[in-house]
Amino acid sequence: MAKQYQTLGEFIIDNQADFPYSSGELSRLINSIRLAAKVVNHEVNKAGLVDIIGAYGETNIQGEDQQKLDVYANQKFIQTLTNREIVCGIASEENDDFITIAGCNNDHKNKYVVLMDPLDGSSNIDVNVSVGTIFSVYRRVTPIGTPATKEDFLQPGNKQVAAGYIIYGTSTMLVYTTGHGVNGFTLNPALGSWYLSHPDMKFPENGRIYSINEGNYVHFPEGVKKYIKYCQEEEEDRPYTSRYIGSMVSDIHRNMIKGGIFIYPKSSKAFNGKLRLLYECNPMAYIIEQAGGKASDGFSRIMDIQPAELHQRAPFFAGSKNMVEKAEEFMKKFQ
Ligand code: P6P
Repeated sequence: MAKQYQTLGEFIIDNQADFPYSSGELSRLINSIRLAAKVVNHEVNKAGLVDIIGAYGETNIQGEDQQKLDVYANQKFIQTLTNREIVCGIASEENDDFITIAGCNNDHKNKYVVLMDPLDGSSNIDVNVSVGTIFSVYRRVTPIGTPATKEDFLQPGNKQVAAGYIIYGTSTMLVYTTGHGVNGFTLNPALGSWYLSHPDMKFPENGRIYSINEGNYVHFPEGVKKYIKYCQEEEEDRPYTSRYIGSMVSDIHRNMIKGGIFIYPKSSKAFNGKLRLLYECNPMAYIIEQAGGKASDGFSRIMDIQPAELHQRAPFFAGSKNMVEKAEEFMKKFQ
């Protein structure tokens, strides 16, 4: 049982028994994520000083090359995961292809693969809006001792063994699941410790917030247009409130706490939507479902999609169960 204000380290030790088949790798994996998250958080939080310390592609006053934060975050997460002897492969939004990791004995003995968006919404940094890291963990399906292959990464979301996000907002939080519910940890930057601030997070079944970029309205399918009008009608508990930050982790995190639906649908501009199935939709869907919410492509469960490509996109309807089901009704009725 989660205890309020436990540290992440204590929480992992207390819940190690949850993974009888993992001889601690999964715990060590979460530990490496939390280390990288602290390092990235430090850089994200001083990004506003870029003009002083140098913008990307230039050298800063110390004469160091200033890196784009998403490139920096990508390197930090890959570095910590590689050094910790846990994963045999990593796929990232920042890398065209996946990376195989042989391990220090060059024996490819590690059991897990990680897929990640190291800094989602990084374009928001310049305007000081919260951004996030999203990660997804699978057990490899190819033989241990051989290099990871694309097959290890192209698994449906329902095979995930862990998923989480870090939100670099007014406070920095790590929210993750290993299939036993969802827990949120807040970083105390002064101590560098993560504290269990949101134990056993639950997605409210109903909500009054809808999050969608209405600027694309004219390009939306008819079902989405009808659902937006439904949200705006003066009926029952409606009209709902429209809240859209343009940073998926922030929009979904807010909706998980307050109740709400997040939609990034396909449109005539983006035939499969914009969000990436493997390292944005699936990990967020795992967390949302573990918290009692729902995540679909407008018609069927997002985590049942069999991926064909590493960077493929998917329409995404996610959040409060009853709101997603109502939106799916409109999608089916007006498809
Ligand atoms: P739009 C950020 O770039 C991102 O990938 C998600 O975090 C966010 O939800 C979406 O794109 C916003 O896209 O087209 O509404 O600006």
